[in-house]
Amino acid sequence: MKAGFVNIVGKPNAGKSTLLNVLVGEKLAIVTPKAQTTRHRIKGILTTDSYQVVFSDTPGFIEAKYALHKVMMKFVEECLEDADILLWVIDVNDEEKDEKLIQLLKTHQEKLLLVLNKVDLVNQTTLEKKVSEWKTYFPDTPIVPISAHTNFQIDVLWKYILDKLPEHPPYFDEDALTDKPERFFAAEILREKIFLHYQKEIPYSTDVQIVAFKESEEILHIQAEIIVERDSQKGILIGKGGKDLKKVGTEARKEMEQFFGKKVHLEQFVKVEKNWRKQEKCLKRLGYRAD
Ligand SMILES: Nc1nc2c(ncn2[C@@H]2O[C@H](COP(=O)(O)OP(=O)(O)OP(=O)(O)O)[C@@H](O)[C@H]2O)c(=O)[nH]1
Ligand SMILES: [Mg+2]
Repeated sequence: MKAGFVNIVGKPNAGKSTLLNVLVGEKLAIVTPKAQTTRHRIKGILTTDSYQVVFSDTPGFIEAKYALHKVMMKFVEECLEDADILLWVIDVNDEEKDEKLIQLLKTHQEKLLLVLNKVDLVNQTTLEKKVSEWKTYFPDTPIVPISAHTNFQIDVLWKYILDKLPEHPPYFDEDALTDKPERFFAAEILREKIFLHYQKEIPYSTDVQIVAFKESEEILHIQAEIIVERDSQKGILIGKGGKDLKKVGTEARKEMEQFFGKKVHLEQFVKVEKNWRKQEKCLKRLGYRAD
């Protein structure tokens, strides 16, 4: 039996969550055009008779500015350390070559693969130029251009993963799909709709907690607490006559129904927790723990 950890890391917005979903074949991780959507390490597990791949999606690699960032970067560090295979995902149009980051990645050279994503956005000549640019920085590292949107070369990536996967007994039960509980995905689905609907600092000032998750035969009752940092944000979130919150809630409910395969009754409450992003105690209570 082959089994191992394939950890998906990279800068914000590179397409890590999109790639996790493509590799696992399920939408486990939320995806938005905004940077820093993902805040947790999310495992997606695929088991067959001959192998088990434990994929991990991670928050985008950034310089930590406050307590929430610090926890997010702890998740990334953990992933750099425990990977059997490290997929460093790069947006093909990202020009920046950060010397410190390159040196850090080189310390993980033997398990590293560079994944050049979003190649559907460039032509062949540009792609060749980009690949050779990265080759000068990483002459000994394999580089696989892909598109998580069109599935271009996802088969090549799979082949690489299965070739490199070590001999090991499985880490999880054969029917496990993830390490996160159902209510985590309910919270993430609502957070995705908030990221898509609101602008500026609102998505970043918001967190979602599921305070009740009760299943009856026909329906799933979910109560979600939406946490913001200031009173003024509460007003923006709710919108005139409650229309914004209602729209977001409807979108979230529909996707929850798809995800859980059941009718969902969603109740939302908005609560202010002053500066929750900057306070370690608050973050722990909200489930941001790297231990
Ligand atoms: N054109 C194109 N867009 C892509 C591709 N993969 C992802 N995207 C888009 O890029 C944006 C970011 O994708 P995510 O998967 O959320 O990126 P991420 O790396 O998880 O971002 P963070 O969680 O914020 O770090 C979304 O709008 C995706 O639809 C791709 O192959 N081609
Ligand atoms: Mg993500």
